[in-house]
Amino acid sequence: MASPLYNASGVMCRTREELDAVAGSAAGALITKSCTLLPREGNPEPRYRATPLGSINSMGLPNEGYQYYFDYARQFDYRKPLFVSISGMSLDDNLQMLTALRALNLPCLPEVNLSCPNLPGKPQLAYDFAATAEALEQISQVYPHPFGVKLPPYFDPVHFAQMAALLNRFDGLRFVTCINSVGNGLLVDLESESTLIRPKGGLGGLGGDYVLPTALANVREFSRLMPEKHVIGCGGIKSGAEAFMHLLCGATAVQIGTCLHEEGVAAFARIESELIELMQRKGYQCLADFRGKLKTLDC
Ligand code: RRO
Repeated sequence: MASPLYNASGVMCRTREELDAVAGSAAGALITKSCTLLPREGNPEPRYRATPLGSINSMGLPNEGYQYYFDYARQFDYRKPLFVSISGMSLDDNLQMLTALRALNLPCLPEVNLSCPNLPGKPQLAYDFAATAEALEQISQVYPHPFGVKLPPYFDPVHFAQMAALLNRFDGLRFVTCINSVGNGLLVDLESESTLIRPKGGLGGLGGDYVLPTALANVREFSRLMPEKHVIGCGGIKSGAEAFMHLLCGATAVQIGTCLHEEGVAAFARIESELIELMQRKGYQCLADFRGKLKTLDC
């Protein structure tokens, strides 16, 4: 990748036109919106709102259906890496999409989304460790090529260790993206005394400044506990400073969500130049000079 920055799945990636805009920007890669077997409208509006500290969303998986994104992957010129996010409504749906992707034999990389927080009545799969293990067993059977997973945030060292041990069992699993939005937060408008978004009584996934420390902890712990895998950082990156922090915590590359939604694709060139300036000030020539080298204060 010419740059370590690209879009978080869900932002600027639902339509061909949006994907082309990311492909034509300074982003180092691109990823599609999570797809299901059939197209989906998603949850009722308003379903995304930004605040000075970040965003809340309950989009509900609006997407054009997997065939649309696989067609895009078929005609893509691969001037930069293309990731395809897959988020079936069931394990069987995921297996069906991955079987179809395998048959196409394209150079794109699937990111299997185990962490959509916004489907009423459906808990996030990756909070169920036994179900995650079963899903990865079956995925590895039907898709014997490199793939990754999108994880929700975890909040306890025991859970980091258990999930890392589970993921380390799968050789085909080459990367994990940390983190999806922090699920089921609630933002309240003081004036109207109302929720900001309509679905699920106002509950939605948080992004932006709200989630940076949680994202950094997940990147740091998973990169420490899974030295053979790549960790893609996602959460709270809005300038070169946060991108640097994610890389320092061990990320190989980083995704931009809320900031990209608010600023558009110009964010990639801006954040990249801020990151380069920061590296120059610190005397670093390449990402490997500081990647994963976070210092801690213990003796
Ligand atoms: O579409 C969404 O509501 C959504 C998904 Br699939 C996801 O994985 N994460 C998120 O914050 N929103």
